[in-house]
Amino acid sequence: MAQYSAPRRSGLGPGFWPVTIALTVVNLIVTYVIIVFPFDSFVKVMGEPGGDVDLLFRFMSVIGNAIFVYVAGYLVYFSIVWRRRAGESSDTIGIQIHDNHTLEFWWTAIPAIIVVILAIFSIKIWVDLQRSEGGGVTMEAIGHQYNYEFRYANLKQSVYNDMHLPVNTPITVDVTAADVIHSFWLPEMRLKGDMVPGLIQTLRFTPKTVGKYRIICTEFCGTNHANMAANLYVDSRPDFDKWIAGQAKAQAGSAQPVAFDKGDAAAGASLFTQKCASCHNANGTWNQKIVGPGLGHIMSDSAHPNLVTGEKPNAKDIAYILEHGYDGPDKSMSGAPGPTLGIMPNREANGLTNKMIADLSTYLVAHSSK
Ligand code: HEC
Ligand SMILES: [Cu+2]
Repeated sequence: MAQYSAPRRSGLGPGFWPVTIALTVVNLIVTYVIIVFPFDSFVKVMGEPGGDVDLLFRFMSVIGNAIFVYVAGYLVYFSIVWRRRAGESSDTIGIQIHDNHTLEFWWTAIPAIIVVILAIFSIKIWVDLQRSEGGGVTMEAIGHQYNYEFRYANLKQSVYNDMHLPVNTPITVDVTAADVIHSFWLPEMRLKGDMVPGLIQTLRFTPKTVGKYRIICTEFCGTNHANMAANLYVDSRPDFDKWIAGQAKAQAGSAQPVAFDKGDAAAGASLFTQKCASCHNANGTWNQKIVGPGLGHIMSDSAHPNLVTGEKPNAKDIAYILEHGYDGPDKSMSGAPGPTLGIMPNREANGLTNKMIADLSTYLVAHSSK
């Protein structure tokens, strides 16, 4: 064991009180900035209980700032005044303090009080989020790689990427995921829930202002995570009812069977840009991959005579892949099946109706036969 030299100095140190006053001034200035800082002008609060969440955030920041200013300030100050002086042996240690009951009492009591206040404050918000008010809209949001699926009680089929809600109505959203962990963040509502496969979490809020807001995935969920965003439209009640009726009508229409090779190629081309271009190069050859293979020559590439499913390329078998997705071994070349190339999402995950599948297959065949 090393033999330490005895400490030679004691006390708070020269200039302790002026430094304390300076730290207090810094603390008060930053506290003032936190209290008046207009978070709202960067990301507006458009629903309840967003205001309470902001208030809790400000409160936590005020306390966190005070702890930081005094701890970091005194750390620097004491390191300077009690530094080892030239001529002192290298194992000199500072004065050791034990059993100062007054100090110990306060450094236990003050943090305990702060933590209890924070707990009461956050539990109040949490209870508000859990309380069902009834009479509102209850729906489901499901995360997929890489889009959002929304289910409404009075629609037979899901809606993708655009979420509509009526204003001034209590909303209950059950969130979950179909493949990997995503998240459902509504910055303007100050609300975020992780979307976890097999777990249903309930979010409750009341949008207060009509408008278009953001839905953002904040959980890294794969190569295309950065593009996983959607829109939340808060509509007036009549607009919302009109939207629901419009969706119901469109869904009734799209349930009709459509011939896979008789779709609308132009509509397919624009759908491709929206829903497929993040994973497929529309003009590239098979080996010009993004996430999945290039589809520009799917009908005419002699290096890859078959589809990944092993079928000869035609509208029907392309439509089959769009409908069911594909995650098996690569059977596009002759010889032994190759490894799987990744997951081609199914129609639910890509949000495809029968008509869209027909439009896309027709487009791919026409476009890549050239
Ligand atoms: C998340 C990325 C992703 C999205 C989005 C996606 N695909 Fe794919 N796709 C893939 C992957 C990966 C494969 C290869 C699957 C395998 O072989 O296991 C694939 C395979 C395919 C194939 C078979 C290609 C071949 O040569 O056999 C077609 C056709 C296809 N996708 C069309 C589409 C269309 C049309 C869309 C848009 C509705 C789309 N994909 C959206 C990833 C994606
Ligand atoms: Cu995601």
